[in-house]
Amino acid sequence: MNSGFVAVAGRPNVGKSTLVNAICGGKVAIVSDKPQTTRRRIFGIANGVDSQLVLADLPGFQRPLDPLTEHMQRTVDAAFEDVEGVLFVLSARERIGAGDRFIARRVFELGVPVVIALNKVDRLKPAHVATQMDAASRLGDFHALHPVSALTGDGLPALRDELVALLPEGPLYFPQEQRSDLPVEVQIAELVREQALRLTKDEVPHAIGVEVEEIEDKVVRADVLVETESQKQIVIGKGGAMIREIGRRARPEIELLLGRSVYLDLRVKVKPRWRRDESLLERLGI
Ligand SMILES: Nc1nc2c(ncn2[C@@H]2O[C@H](COP(=O)(O)OP(=O)(O)O)[C@@H](O)[C@H]2O)c(=O)[nH]1
Ligand SMILES: [Mg+2]
Repeated sequence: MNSGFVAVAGRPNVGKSTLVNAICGGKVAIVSDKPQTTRRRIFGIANGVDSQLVLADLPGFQRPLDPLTEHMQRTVDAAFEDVEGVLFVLSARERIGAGDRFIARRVFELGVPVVIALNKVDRLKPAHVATQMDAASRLGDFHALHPVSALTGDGLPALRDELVALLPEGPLYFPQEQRSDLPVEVQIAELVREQALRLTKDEVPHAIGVEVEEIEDKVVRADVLVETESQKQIVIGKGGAMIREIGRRARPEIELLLGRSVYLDLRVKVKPRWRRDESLLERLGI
């Protein structure tokens, strides 16, 4: 069989996580339109007949400003070792510019094939897609370029085949039924965080962390961590409306993951400066 790792690179919000989920056929990484949604390196596993493609979904490249970002940057650097190729994701909906070129410089110097996915082509005019493909092709000496939509699935089978073709003969790295390398409690925490990110705004999303305390047969208990009392009030909402909504949306996905129905018990806790607590970051799997 053929198997190996491909790193996924690209600016924030171009759809890297959505693409990884679509290629792996299920939710591996959470998605939102907020920056820093992806905080850790996640392996998404796509099994085929006689192949195992492992995609490393990564937080974006950024200048370390605080311990959380610095921690994230270290995982990004490490993930680019020992890959068979890079999947470089661009958004067809935005100008291909300085941000993309900054990342291009790093990926094209790795010495492995770079497959460009020009994402979000859904509902775009063919002429616009053609212009964007032309701009994308000038970023570097790429191996292949695929216009795709992670949302509609357009172009994904061909992209997946292209990536699988890069893989050498190798072992099964993960059990075939596994779709991600995250422990189940971290997967659950991520599903809660996804809804919390979607429902909050401004500085709140970035301050949210989720820690699963207990997974019992019928109950899952988790803490939603924030940094200040006012963030706590926002996340709880009027009469508890916000936290109830977060739970209501996250629960079906958690049940799908666990394969059974559970009661989701969420508590909002203020933990000042939790993002600076290295041991907590470790526990959260970041
Ligand atoms: N229209 C459209 N939106 C997309 C597509 N792929 C992702 N998105 C949206 O783009 C936003 C960012 O996606 P995400 O996967 O979190 O981006 P990442 O930061 O690169 O991982 C989300 O709101 C997605 O729903 C696509 O193919 N078409
Ligand atoms: Mg992401």
